[in-house]
Amino acid sequence: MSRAARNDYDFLIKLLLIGDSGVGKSCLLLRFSEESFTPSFITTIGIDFKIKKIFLDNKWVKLQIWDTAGQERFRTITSAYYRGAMGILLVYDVTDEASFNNIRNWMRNIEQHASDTVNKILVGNKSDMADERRAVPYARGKALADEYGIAFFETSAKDNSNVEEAFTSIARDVMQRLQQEQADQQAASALSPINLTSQLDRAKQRKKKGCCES
Ligand SMILES: Nc1nc2c(ncn2[C@@H]2O[C@H](COP(=O)(O)OP(=O)(O)OP(=O)(O)O)[C@@H](O)[C@H]2O)c(=O)[nH]1
Ligand SMILES: [Mg+2]
Repeated sequence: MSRAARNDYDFLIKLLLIGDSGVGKSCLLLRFSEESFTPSFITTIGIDFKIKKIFLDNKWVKLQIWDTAGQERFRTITSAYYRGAMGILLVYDVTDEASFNNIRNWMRNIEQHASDTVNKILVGNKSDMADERRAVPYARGKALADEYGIAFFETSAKDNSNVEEAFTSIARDVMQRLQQEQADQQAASALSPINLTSQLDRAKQRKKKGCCES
């Protein structure tokens, strides 16, 4: 039985949402996983997660998306979830400059707690808000993402703008990295001493045979 048939998916990808309280992490996840939105604010207590299966570049991908509480008092619990993450969405609110300035602190948390190879993406949420409410222009978000060498999306969980694009982008980055790692591993095992020895043995056998047959 193929892996896909057995597990019903080709890749399991674990994503993590981080950022200040109130930027809209839970709403982004709710929009992506259940296509809904609620204007009321129910702050996340500790940690929560949702599963969504997507078909991406001809593969079935099971996304396990962890939604963390932005509030400081949950920091110990939430930082324990960084280690298992394969991709991290750093979220700020385009109407809240402090949440944007804090992205550097969230980055430091990633450096401290996450794996070195983790993929990252910067997300400026609430792009639906009127221009006069906006505190962080698109160009500032883009410049910060460029500095970190990561992708950037402005999203709206309310208007369903760019939400799928942002999740798909980070999932694709992770999937491409996993595929590359698999390919590297296969190449390395082909060159491993055991394989090389058996290849040498086979070559010797062939040579021997050749000498006796002639
Ligand atoms: N206008 C607008 N409001 C949004 C958007 N996304 C979230 N909100 C509102 O922002 C508030 C906070 O959203 P949450 O998703 O609960 O924020 P959070 O980042 O999960 O907060 P914590 O769980 O405390 O870390 C809620 O009142 C939402 O309705 C958006 O795209 N546009
Ligand atoms: Mg939340």
